[in-house]
Amino acid sequence: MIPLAQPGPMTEDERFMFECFGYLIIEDALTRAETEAALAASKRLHANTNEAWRQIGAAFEKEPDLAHFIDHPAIFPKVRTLYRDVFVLQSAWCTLQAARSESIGWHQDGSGVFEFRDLSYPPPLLQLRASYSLTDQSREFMGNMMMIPGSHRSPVLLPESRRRQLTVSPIQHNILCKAGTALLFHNGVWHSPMPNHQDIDRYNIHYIYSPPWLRRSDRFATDPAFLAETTALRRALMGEYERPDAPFGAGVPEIPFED
Ligand SMILES: O=C(O)CCC(=O)C(=O)O
Repeated sequence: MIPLAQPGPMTEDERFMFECFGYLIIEDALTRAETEAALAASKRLHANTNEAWRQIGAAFEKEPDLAHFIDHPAIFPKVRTLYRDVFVLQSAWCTLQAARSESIGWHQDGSGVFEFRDLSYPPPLLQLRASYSLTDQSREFMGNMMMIPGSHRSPVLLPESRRRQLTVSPIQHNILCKAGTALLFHNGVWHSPMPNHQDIDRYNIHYIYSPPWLRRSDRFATDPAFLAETTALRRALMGEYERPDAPFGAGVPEIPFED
């Protein structure tokens, strides 16, 4: 039972699977060349990382080979469907799980100081995460993502005592995937990185889309040099509005999609 989807627009069947599971897996979302270029960029960014697990925010500002993931054609049409064309890139992260390390921590995405699940039941879609595996994760213990399907609809939490454990439920899904696979998931799905028992570091990149009024978490403001050089679409997705959502919600301009 794997919620497999195809790169490109969201089909009705994929939408149904996304609503049931809370995530989709899109194999071969990236070409080998894009995966390799993004991996090389990630290694440059993490050249001085010494921690077991570390994420670097707004990496697209620093590494041009990470910018096109903002509107990658394998995933972006699905994001548009789920948000009905009104959203921003709330954050983007380049994440390393070091060789022979582990950092298990089951969580739902959002804000620890005021959890999204405290807003309503079920937790609303506020951070839609597109994660791209840049290193092979086709066997267990390669730093794979571990997910609990359907847990974005659970009214009860994963017990606190379990959240540092490897195996927390018979329904957990340890995702096996090749480099170049994308995982698209709802903030409410409980997930954790699996330990990495390999001799090489594991890299994932994450692009997180939100309604336009949610504060960014990877940057206080977008680098003006990036804004000046990027495309009109990517500039709009940065959400650099002069008066966000004001007056009366009219301060959010339309995104210049190309179709
Ligand atoms: O790439 C990873 O290690 C997973 C990151 C993650 O779960 C998160 O940042 O919420």
